[in-house]
Amino acid sequence: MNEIQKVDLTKVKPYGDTMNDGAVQLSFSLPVPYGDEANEAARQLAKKMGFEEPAVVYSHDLGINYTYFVVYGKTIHTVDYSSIEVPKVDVDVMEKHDIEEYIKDNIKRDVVILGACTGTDAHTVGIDAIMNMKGYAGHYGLERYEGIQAYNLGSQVPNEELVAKAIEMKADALLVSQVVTQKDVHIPNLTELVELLEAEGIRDRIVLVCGGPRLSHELAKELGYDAGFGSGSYAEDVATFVVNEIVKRNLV
Ligand code: B12
Repeated sequence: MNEIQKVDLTKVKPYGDTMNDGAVQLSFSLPVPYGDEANEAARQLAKKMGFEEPAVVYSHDLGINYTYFVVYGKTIHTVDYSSIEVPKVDVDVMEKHDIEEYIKDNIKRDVVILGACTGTDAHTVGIDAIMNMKGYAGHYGLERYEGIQAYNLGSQVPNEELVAKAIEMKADALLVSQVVTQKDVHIPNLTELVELLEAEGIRDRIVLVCGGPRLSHELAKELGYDAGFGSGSYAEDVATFVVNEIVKRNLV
């Protein structure tokens, strides 16, 4: 029997050197000067966090009374992996060519998709990765898809402007990127967009999608979006969802 078969999925623990040793590496900084006292403070803190045998294996002087630590410790806790359910976008992702064929066969017209990084958020790299011609990590962006008219409106786009453009361009789908989530700034901003679309009476005929490194499908649904995409998403993930949704909701 190999190691994998021996794992009790109802009580999963970190694996360091041996099964179930609970070994964890964590890193953090403290606002104290570099030295032995700093290391001891980090060790005590890790113990208070519940780690057994905490050991400071590395520390670094960050200057002006700050120190950075890497600490090893053993957790006593386990998780029941077998009971975990993560809501996900439930669609079989197609490749670019298949999406283009799907549009030709099922929608029979160009699909108009507007994307933007909205509110105060100026992080364009994520929405560019999804939309721009050259794409990201070897995955072409939506601008390159036959049958998709993709318009990237850029960063710091006010929700009102996005809604006005959606009406003007008769958009089928809106892609909203939110990267900054400090103080939950993304929540009211994402919510406002839904409210504006509802006020204009066009929410039902638009596929509304958001994405960003700290967004989940679950949160997106809670906020009134049709789907949410996190880190490691590609154009084909969102394009597959959008074209399927257009057909499913008879928005063709
Ligand atoms: C580059 C960068 C910047 C650049 C942005 C330049 C630009 N034109 O985009 C600059 C220097 C301007 C910047 C500024 C700031 N930044 Co900055 N930045 C980053 C950095 C280093 C990389 C982000 C990035 O480009 N990732 C690469 C892309 C490809 O990944 P992604 O965005 O996750 O996108 C993928 C998915 O999430 C998804 N996706 C994203 N959007 C969408 C949308 C849809 C519809 C879909 C389907 C998918 C999708 O698909 C993408 C591809 O897989 C991150 C740290 C990091 N390493 O992530 C900090 C980071 C995002 N920044 C941060 C902060 C705090 C700021 C500032 C507030 C700093 C300050 N005090 O001034 C400002 C804010 C400016 C503003 N008004 O928004 C924090 C955010 C923390 C938080 N939880 O909110 C981070 C995490 C750094 C940190 N650790 O503190 N930043």
